[in-house]
Amino acid sequence: MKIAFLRKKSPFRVGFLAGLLAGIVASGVMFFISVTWNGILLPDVFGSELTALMPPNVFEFLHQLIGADAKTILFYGILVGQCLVFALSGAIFNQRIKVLGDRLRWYHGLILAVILWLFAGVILLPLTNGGLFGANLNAGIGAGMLSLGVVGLVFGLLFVFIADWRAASLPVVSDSASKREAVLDLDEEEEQGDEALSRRALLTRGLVIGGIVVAGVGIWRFIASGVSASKVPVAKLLQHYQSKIVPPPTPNYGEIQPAPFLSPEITSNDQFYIVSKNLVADPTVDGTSWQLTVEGEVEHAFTLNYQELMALPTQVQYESLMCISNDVGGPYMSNAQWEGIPLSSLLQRAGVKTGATKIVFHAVDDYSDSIHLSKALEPTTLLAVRMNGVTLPQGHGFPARMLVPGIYGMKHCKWLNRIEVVNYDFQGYWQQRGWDDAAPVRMTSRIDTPLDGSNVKLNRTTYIAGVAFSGNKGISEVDVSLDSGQTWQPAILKRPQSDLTWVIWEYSWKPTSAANVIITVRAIDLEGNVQDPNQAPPLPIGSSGYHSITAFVS
Ligand SMILES: Nc1nc2c(c(=O)[nH]1)N[C@H]1C(S)=C(S)[C@@H](COP(=O)(O)O)O[C@H]1N2
Ligand SMILES: [Mo]
Repeated sequence: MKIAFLRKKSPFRVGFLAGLLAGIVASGVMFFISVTWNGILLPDVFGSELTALMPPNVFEFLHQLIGADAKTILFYGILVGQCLVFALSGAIFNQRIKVLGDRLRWYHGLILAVILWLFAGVILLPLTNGGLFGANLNAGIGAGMLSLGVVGLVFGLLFVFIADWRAASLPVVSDSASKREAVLDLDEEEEQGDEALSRRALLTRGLVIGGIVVAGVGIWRFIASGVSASKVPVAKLLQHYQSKIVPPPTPNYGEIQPAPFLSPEITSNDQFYIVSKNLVADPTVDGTSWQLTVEGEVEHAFTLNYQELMALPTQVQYESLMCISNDVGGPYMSNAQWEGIPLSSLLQRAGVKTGATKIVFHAVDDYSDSIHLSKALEPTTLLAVRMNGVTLPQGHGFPARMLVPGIYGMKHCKWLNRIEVVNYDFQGYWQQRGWDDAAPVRMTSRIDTPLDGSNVKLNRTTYIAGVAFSGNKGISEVDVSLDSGQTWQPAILKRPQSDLTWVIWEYSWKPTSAANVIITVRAIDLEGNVQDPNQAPPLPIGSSGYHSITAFVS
């Protein structure tokens, strides 16, 4: 009995437990400050340092093994480690104080806070290249000192509080036999109420501890949601706050240096991606017998042959296309100069009846899709007949294909032969198979160079470059991150031919330390909308998330 009590009340154990509890809360506070304000998140700093120090093949192996979850797992692992460090520091500190024969008081918490604060700011952060109190990090030295100070204080004071409470609710270490006896019967001790705590004090402490547990659970759930997806309102709110920048950034146009593998601004016709539903062969249309009919809810249906179509006034338009099934960073995105006839001119000639709502495109390969009348009347909705200065190639829809800027490639119907005006909600080929009907392009950005997994020279300039595309909303800024999205630097943009095309961006980078670096890119459109960071697969509305690659600096 006595031995059991002695084990339970050992200062090391009490300190460890109090340190663990206070450490969990303090870690939660650390996380909260870093996402709401600008504090330092130590597990993140250690995580990126750890991945940078790993040999490339080990890192690549882990990446392949645990895939996209590698980062999250690493973060949690280090977070648990941090809580254990808090617990251990509490245990050792408590033992020292007890050896000195003292009872824990609030100023002991202050001392512990200062010790840990100095340890993190003067030893740990400089050792992990963060600089004194994180001077080299995005947060900077001021925010670093302040945020770590708050975390230290929360930990130190909470630690003393919990340790004291533990010591009070458990038998007190004492050599006096009489005291030990009193302690063995807590009820009696309380009723006597002299040297031990009163019932009221115990109740108050119990309530405070209960409150801490509830807050701890809340903070933990906040952490869990913030790190993985964002299902909790707080994280959602933050996301929303960061999803639009008002006013939008002013584009940083400049010279782009040639870099290997960087997409040319205009994709040549033979390099332009090709997607169609046709498994075996796309149609080859004979221009001499081909006809285009405009019919349905119109006053005067009419038919044109190829010569008649080509005689109509055309306009030139630079526009990029992206397939809705393209993954973030994927290849199904290209840019061309097109020449075509505004759809509105054909609809005007046919005379759209009142009550009509949609325009349906039918193609030679039995493909169909539709757009709303308002979209059809936009001046940039064209029937393209030429591509990059030549007759529309067969693979891209000869004799005529639709251009519907701002909407995925799906609605850019190729091998068009019938335009039907309807007054009901037509669903096209892909819509019948679960894909979105509105299908607005979701902003995306891609790193073309350096290639994923390639080696980069130390102390030499490497051009990180690629494309960013928002459909018809233009691009105001592209940002590059070299620390998995903790900090972002703006890239230089090549002034685009129109707001309907992708934008070539470039960031010149001179790595000064050998490391494995994760490079991430994101874009902002001309309205200030920030690219959606949430990872989603293409089905049903198009993919989202940020494109990342790894470069090995040596
Ligand atoms: N007639 C027809 N048009 C079509 C398709 C098709 O299968 N048949 N595929 C669509 C899809 S899904 C895309 S992404 C674009 C691709 O155009 P591209 O091959 O010229 O790049 O064409 C669209 N137009
Ligand atoms: Mo597509």
